[in-house]
Amino acid sequence: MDHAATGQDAQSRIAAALDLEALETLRIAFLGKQGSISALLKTLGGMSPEQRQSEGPKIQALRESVTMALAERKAALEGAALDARLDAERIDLSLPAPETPRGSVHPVSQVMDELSEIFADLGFAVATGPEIEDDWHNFTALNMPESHPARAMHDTFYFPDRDAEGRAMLLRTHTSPVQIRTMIAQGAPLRIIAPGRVYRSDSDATHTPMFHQVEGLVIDKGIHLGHLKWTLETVLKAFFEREDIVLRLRPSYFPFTEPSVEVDVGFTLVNGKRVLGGQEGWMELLGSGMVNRKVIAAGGLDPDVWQGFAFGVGVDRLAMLKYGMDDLRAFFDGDVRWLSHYGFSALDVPTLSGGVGTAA
Ligand code: 2NL
Repeated sequence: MDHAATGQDAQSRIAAALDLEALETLRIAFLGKQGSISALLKTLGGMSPEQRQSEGPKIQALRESVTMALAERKAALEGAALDARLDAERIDLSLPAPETPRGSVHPVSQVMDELSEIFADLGFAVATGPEIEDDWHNFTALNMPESHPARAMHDTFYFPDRDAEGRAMLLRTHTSPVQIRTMIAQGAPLRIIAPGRVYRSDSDATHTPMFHQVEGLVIDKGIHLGHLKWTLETVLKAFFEREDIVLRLRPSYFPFTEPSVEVDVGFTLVNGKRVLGGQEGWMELLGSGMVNRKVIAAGGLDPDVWQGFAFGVGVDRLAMLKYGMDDLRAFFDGDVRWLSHYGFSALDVPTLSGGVGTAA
């Protein structure tokens, strides 16, 4: 049998295969179950030993040379296909990437996060509690008598029903009840801030029925107004990113603190605009004081042993001051153009380096 001729024929047909599909057809034709070379191998079975000894190696050699030729041609065709793709395809790296729509952090969330971080550095934990409260935690425990105007229907949102203990239910008017709950649950000493939503029946250009507050409470032995002033000064310098923040404490009144102090922050006039820092003028910033003995007792602690200071500040107002925003109502419109106008984006955190109300 002329295996050399069969081999020559196979080699030239493999070399002539134009694509991988044609090559696969040839592989089946030669080496498949019904293939011509497979058929040759089968003939070995019917041969005499002598014949098999002379024919066997030739057929094996034929099979090996065809197998190799198929593999070589396959590699060549694949290489050519890759070269053609590399030649045809182009990536223009100078093209701008398509814009991805991106959300951004709301200034109120941003300020609450910033304050949580600053206070965390001073050892304050973040405490949370229900927005639907009972009037004991919201008012009574805070030394606000039944006659207090804040308890009136027209100042506070009440629910029609009472709770299981017969207490009136309401939307909390401050986050103080969170602090009462934490005092009762955790005892003293205590260093917490309570950020969150609060509700008052009030609505005009500078008041929204829902707004945000961060309150702070420190309970320990021997706490005095000096601790309060240092803490607020340290936090506000970090928050406004200015070392020249000056605070002024004025006597005031809150039922839950005694004495109570209003805290003003100094500003400087730069081109007629108020910039926080210095003390050319003062603006009211927050309320605070030493925790009233009755409130410490309501929190389950002995006021002869434990003292404390507390403060409350409007987050929306802080955001307006820090980022130079002038309309409170825009905070709740959900207009992304307003956010981007003030430079809020997920990746870019603006600061007060320019001061309050300074032009960009
Ligand atoms: C403001 C400022 C303030 C507090 C909140 C507070 C909380 C507890 C005990 C004592 Cl549990 N005080 N919070 C203290 C002073 C001021 O808020 O302008 N409120 C009307």
